[in-house]
Amino acid sequence: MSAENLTNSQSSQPIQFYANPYCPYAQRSWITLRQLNIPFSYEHIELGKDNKTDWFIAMNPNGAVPVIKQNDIIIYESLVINEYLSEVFGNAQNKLLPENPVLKAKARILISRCDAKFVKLAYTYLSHKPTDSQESTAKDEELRNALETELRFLDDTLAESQGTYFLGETVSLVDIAFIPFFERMLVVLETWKGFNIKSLNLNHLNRWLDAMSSLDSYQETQMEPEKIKEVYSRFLGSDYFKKVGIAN
Ligand SMILES: N[C@@H](CCC(=O)N[C@@H](CS)C(=O)NCC(=O)O)C(=O)O
Repeated sequence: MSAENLTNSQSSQPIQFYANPYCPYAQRSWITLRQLNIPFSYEHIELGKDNKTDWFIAMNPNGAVPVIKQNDIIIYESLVINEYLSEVFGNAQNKLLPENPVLKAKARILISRCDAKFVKLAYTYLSHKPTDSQESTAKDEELRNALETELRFLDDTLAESQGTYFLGETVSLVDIAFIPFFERMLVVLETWKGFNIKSLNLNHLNRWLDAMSSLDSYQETQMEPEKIKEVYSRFLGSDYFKKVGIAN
């Protein structure tokens, strides 16, 4: 894509953001749009309905939100959208990824770790329904320990960053990749597993959660805890996370 095309497309139409307010992946891109002050129009997608239509599949063959569209430019996959937005709309004051290739690589490693480790471990633990058997109780404990180990890794990473956020003193795409999933896990793990992330007293992680909670760009996108419980009660009842492969 030439620079000229980009300039033309940016100047002509606002971005159309196809999303659903309950989707954590869409929330990542929503926060990024807000954090970079990018004008956009929110196009509501009813999951299981609008995203199965031909017009939607023509934009994203995976049939999933989020998608952004601006004239003939269509981009999907939350993390890809976020990098695109950061590259095209970020400036020296608000850039969300470092320029330095080594630091950028470090950021990408953490971003990919979010889905590969934190999200996977959290949803696998959440989805495990312990029965009375000893084996099942042991499995539950094993899954909780694995998640706790990952949370300790994240706390150590924040400690090393020498700032409140994953890459230091300013918010980046790393923080934005993680926060929608923490938002949900803080509520649902407590509700269904009696596991309170904040009670682990991981100081750097707790400080990061507090700092993220006060970000305007994030606050606007947050779900009410009661709504999270309602939505997750349906998901857990139908083993949704195992079916779609988020949980093992
Ligand atoms: N890897 C994708 C995952 C997106 C995703 O799974 N979105 C879900 C909603 S949270 C979706 O649209 N699922 C289709 C459906 O429920 O029919 C991304 O990061 O954008």
